[in-house]
Amino acid sequence: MIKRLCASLLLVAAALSCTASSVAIDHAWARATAPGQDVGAAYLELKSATDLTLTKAESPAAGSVEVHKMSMKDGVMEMRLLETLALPAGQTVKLEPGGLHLMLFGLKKPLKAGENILLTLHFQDKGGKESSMKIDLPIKRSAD
Ligand SMILES: [Cu+2]
Repeated sequence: MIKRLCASLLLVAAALSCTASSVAIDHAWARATAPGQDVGAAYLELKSATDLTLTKAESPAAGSVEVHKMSMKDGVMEMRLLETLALPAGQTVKLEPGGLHLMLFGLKKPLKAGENILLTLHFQDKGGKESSMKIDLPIKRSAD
């Protein structure tokens, strides 16, 4: 089910900023971590109505958030940092296990299934105009 972020955000908290209303988010979740593990991963699907670039992600639950890409290279799984992530208009960009993902470094506490974390995504359009969006991600053990 695709839900418009702004609509769901307004239900959560009216004070949250919501300037990138043209981006639809689906299947957003963060993976539960084991105690002592200070690195986590989050996944979601993004579909922008206009050409946008994801320039930055951050979360109060982590010291830093990076966009990573996993791929097979010569039979070895490789993880690469992406400085930015292009969101072509009308195209669903999937961040999912085994592919693109958000890596959460320096977790302040373990991510517990059933709880939520906040994530802020920063975007830039072709003209350089910036916008951002806050998402509430459920923490789960797996994608379902
Ligand atoms: Cu990673």
